[in-house]
Amino acid sequence: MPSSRHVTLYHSPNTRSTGALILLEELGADYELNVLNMKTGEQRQAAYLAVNPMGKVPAVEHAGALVTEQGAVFLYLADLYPEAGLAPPIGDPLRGPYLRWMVYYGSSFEPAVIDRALKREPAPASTNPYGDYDTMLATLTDQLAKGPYLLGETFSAADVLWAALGWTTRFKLVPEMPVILDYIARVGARPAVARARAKDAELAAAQA
Ligand SMILES: N[C@@H](CCC(=O)N[C@@H](CS)C(=O)NCC(=O)O)C(=O)O
Repeated sequence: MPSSRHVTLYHSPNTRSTGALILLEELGADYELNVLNMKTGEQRQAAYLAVNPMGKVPAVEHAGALVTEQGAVFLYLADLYPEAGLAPPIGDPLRGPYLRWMVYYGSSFEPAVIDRALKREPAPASTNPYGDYDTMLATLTDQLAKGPYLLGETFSAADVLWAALGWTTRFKLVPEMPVILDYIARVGARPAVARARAKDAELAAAQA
């Protein structure tokens, strides 16, 4: 493992990279922000496209390694700071469920939510990566009902990622079921969330 654990997060306030910022706060990580102004389209200019050709945040650089895609970013950061206890290690029975919920977010949940947002006709369930919306959501809510966290009593980086249920519920893409609202409130009440949100508010004000 490289000796330095300093990371750079490419971030734009109030976007998907806010989750990565919350995670860095949860981890007590040594980090700096490289802030992009999406209002001026900075994420689509050459300097950032050289970092992530997708022009998307979050992206993280650490010791010469570049990581993009939320799931990968979260897995990488939580493993980099194991002492925070947010990533069950290999050998822990929770490692499998942890990976499952980390990947489920980007491979099943987000595609389903985006289809819903755009009122798109989904692909037939047998070929659709998320099956059908109701099954995708029931799989998630059944897990949340076991609570209090996705891994039961163990809070993990997966819960930081799934705090995105907050915006998807606000945008009415996910129903306001008590099991979802309670989970959002539980995860959202953590001090790291308040610290990251305060930083985002400052950054957003500076870009306004
Ligand atoms: N698949 C990417 C999606 C990230 C994403 O959509 N980020 C948005 C911010 S919410 C973005 O950077 N949009 C800027 C753009 O596409 O120009 C991931 O999981 O990291």
